[in-house]
Amino acid sequence: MSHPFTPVTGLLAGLDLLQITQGGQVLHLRLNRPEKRNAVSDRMIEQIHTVFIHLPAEVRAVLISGAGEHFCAGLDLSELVARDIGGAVLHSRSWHAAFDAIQFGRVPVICALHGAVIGGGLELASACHIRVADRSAYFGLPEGQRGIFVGGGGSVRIPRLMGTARMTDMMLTGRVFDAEDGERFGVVNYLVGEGEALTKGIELANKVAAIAPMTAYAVMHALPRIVEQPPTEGLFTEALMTAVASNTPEAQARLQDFLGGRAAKVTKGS
Ligand code: 1HE
Repeated sequence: MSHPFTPVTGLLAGLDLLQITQGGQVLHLRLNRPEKRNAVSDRMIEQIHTVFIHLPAEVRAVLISGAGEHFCAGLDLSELVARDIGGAVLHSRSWHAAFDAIQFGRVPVICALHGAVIGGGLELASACHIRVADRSAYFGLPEGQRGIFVGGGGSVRIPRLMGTARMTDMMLTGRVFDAEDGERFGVVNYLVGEGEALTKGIELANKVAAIAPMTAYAVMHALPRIVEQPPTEGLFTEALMTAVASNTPEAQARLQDFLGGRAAKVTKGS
C-alpha cells in the first residue's frame, strides 16, 4: 500500500542538495540540483552518505530519483580540476564509502532513472538493488572522453551488471546505451513509459518494504558474497544464512500464515 510522501524532519531535512520525503516505510531521496543536472559534488556525496547512515528506524526501503530533466550527470567536473593525486584517492574513496553504505546498508534501495544516467550517475545506479528506467533514460561513461577513469565503484559494479566487454566499449568509444539496451544488458530491471519510473519505483519500494528484514538482509549481504565465493563455500554460506533467516519469529509467523491459508498464493504476473 502506498502512503503520501511528506518532508522528513530532523538531520536529513537539513541536507540542501537532496530533497527527502517519507511515505510510510519508504524514504524517497531525490537528487536536487537540477540546474547542474544533479552533478555530484563533494557536498552531495557527503549528503548521500549521511542519509544512509542516518536512516530513520522505521524505514524499510529507499527510492532514489533525480529532479529535473535528468537523473544525474555524474561527477561535478568543476571540482575535479584542482585536485592532487592524494586528494583524488581520498575523493574516490569517499564515493566508495557512500555507495557501499547504499549497497551494503540496512535496507534495499531502488532507483528510478530518466534522462542522462552518466558516469558517476551510472555508478550510483549500480550500487542500488533494483533499477527502474523510463524510456527517456540513457547510459554513458564519458570518463574516456574526459581523460579520466571511473572512481565511484564503477569498475567493480558495472561489469557485474552489463559485462566487462560492454563497459570497455562504452569507455573506449563513448558509446551510449538507450533504456532498451539497458534492459537487454541487465542494467535495468523494469523498463516503463516516459514519466512513469517514479510511480513504478514507489510501487516496488512498498513491496520491498514488506519483505521480512532478515530476508532483505540475506539478499543484500549474503547473496553478493556467495556469488563471489567458490561454489563449495557458497553452498556452506547459503546453508548458514537460510538457517538464520528461517529461525526468525517473523519467518515462523509467515510460514504459519501460509499453512493456515492466510497468506497470498503465488500467482502469474505478481
Ligand atoms: C555540469 C555537469 C557535470 C552538467 N559537472 N557541471 N559527466 C559528464 O561528462 C557529463 C557532462 N554533462 C553533459 O553531458 C550534459 O550536461 C547533460 C547531457 C548531462 C545534460 O545536457 P543539458 O543540455 O541538459 O545541460 P547543460 O547545458 O549541458 O548543463 C547545464 C549546466 O549543468 C551547465 O552549467 P551552467 O553553469 O553553464 O548552466 C553545465 O556545465 C552543468 N553540468 N553536467 C559539472 N558533470 C567518481 S568518478 C565519476 C566520473 C564521472 O562521473 S565523469 C562523467 C562526468
